[in-house]
Amino acid sequence: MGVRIAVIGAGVMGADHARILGRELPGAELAVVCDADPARAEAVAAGAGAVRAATDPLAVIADRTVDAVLIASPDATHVPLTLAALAEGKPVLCEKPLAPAAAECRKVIAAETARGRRLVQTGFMRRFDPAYGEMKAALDAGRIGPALIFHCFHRNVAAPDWFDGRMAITNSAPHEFDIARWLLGDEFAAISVFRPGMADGSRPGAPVQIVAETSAGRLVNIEINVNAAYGYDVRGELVGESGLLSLRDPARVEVNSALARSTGLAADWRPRFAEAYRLQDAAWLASIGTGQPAGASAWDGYAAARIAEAGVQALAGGGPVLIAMADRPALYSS
Ligand code: ISE
Repeated sequence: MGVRIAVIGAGVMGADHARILGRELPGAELAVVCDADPARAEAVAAGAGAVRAATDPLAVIADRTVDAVLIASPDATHVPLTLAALAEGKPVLCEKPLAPAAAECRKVIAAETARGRRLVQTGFMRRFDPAYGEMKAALDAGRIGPALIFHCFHRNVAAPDWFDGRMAITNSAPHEFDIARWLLGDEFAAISVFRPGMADGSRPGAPVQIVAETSAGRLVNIEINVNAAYGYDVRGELVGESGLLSLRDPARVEVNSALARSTGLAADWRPRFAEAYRLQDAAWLASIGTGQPAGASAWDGYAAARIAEAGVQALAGGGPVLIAMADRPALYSS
């Protein structure tokens, strides 16, 4: 019998995780797919080969036939459901953000610290992306010398009208906040946020340009454009004292015809980071068996939320905002 997993939330991400756990990871047994919409829970459960569907997340988390919980429900439910799983002593993979507010993340840190062991993994899947992994390996091997500047571009095809500049910082940019911390082994110390003056400010999704400085003095530039229109496009360039590391798309084929050369672009993050999601879920599953935590922790979830809060303040205030972090508990020191 595999690890019996409940997926809470059967939306875009919950359905994708259910498919991975139910169809692609032999060590997992997809026990339950839970969603407030019973029809959606049933449809995703059937498509992913789950044992059953449910609509009450707290009952599912407490269920003795559930060993571990993957939370992919709306952001505002992440902390209460993670706390419920911690109360049951059950491992959790919580989709990002752990919480939109840093103070909410600290509730999870307090509960996990009280238990004295890591049970929470935060869903910053880019740490498992092979390209970012090669980038970190090359940096750590000294291939480009000390890192100086990390240029990041994060472009979505389109976002709903309610997805404004603030959400670009709190919902999209946390991926870059986390991957930059992970790559550089460094904390964010200050952040400034700009918007192009010519952008149609009435259109909520106008791009934001983030410029951050790390504690070690490195610069992290992040362009977030949730209405890029042309494709889902995530890029990274890590500039070192003696070289440059550039992230490459996982494009498999280049079409050359009719005097043109092209490769395709994904429509959203799921195909672009399909391998990262699969490797992330597989690492989480393995960590349940070994008790050795994998990936981003609740502290990393807090750090991303804290940086995002400072970014929203910088967007509103127009100047650089210093980022003060809470003391890091020993549980998260490694
Ligand atoms: C979304 O929530 C994600 O996590 C995607 O990875 C990101 O590209 C997108 O901008 C977010 O809205």
